[in-house]
Amino acid sequence: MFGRRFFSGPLLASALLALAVSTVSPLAISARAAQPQSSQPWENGLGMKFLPVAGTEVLFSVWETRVRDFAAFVDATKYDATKGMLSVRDDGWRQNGDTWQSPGFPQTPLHPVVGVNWEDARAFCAWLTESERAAGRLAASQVYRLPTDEEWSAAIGLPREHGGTPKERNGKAGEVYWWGTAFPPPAGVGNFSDETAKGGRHPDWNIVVGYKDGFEDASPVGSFTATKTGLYDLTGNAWEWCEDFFDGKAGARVLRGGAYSRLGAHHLEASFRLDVAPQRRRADFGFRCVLAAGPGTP
Ligand SMILES: [Ca+2]
Ligand SMILES: [Ca+2]
Repeated sequence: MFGRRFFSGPLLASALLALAVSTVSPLAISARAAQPQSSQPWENGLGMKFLPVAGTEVLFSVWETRVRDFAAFVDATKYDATKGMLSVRDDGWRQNGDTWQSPGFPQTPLHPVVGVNWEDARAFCAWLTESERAAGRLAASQVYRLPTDEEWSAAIGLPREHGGTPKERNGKAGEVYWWGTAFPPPAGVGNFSDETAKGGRHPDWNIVVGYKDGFEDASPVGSFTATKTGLYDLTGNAWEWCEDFFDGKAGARVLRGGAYSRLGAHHLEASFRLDVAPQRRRADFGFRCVLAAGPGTP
């Protein structure tokens, strides 16, 4: 199904257009054809897939950034994202010496990278921008970055929110989820703190009673149903860092979407925000990239 979206009519049409005008300037056309367009699906050099999201001018990664993506960054740069991470043992969140490479539970290269802070996420985006430009995959004006809080809201399908800051918009939509208003959620919509976790490693967690997703901790990205926009795990699995200051000025940044971990009141609601210091690494904090691909991109 995904493949069909990637090779649909508009792409075919643009390929034919490129052929038609290739006698004019073949080099320019081939360079342009290799670079992302703001309204078209895109797959980058790491195999990260991106889709346009209505109401934004960016392409959203369909997945949370994966362990394999972050590992490519660390391999290339020797960036150190290993200190001070909080992870879960029987006695709650503590510094146990775990890292994004071994966050306290089994993970595969296709799991979301977790235990990374806002600064780590930004460093990844900067490296990815630089390396994809060097490979000719991005134009000089195109950048990978974290989504803004408002872009993330558009991705999850919230109508335009009132309030000038994430703090002012926080929770205002109430008990609305990407799948509607049903709670417990219908089967298969995401990886949350659930009956599986409570029956396994996390008997003390607050859970979504009556919901079972089969994962005690994080799950490989894309294991559950995508939203209408084609994005996976927007709610649940790993919390996702956004660009903004929570109060619009300084200090804490914003995390969206809830996670696989101990459920707090309202965590899974589409308009819920978590405010966290940008240096904080925790075993349920991850991120999702967007690609600002338009010609007017700063
Ligand atoms: Ca779960
Ligand atoms: Ca998520």
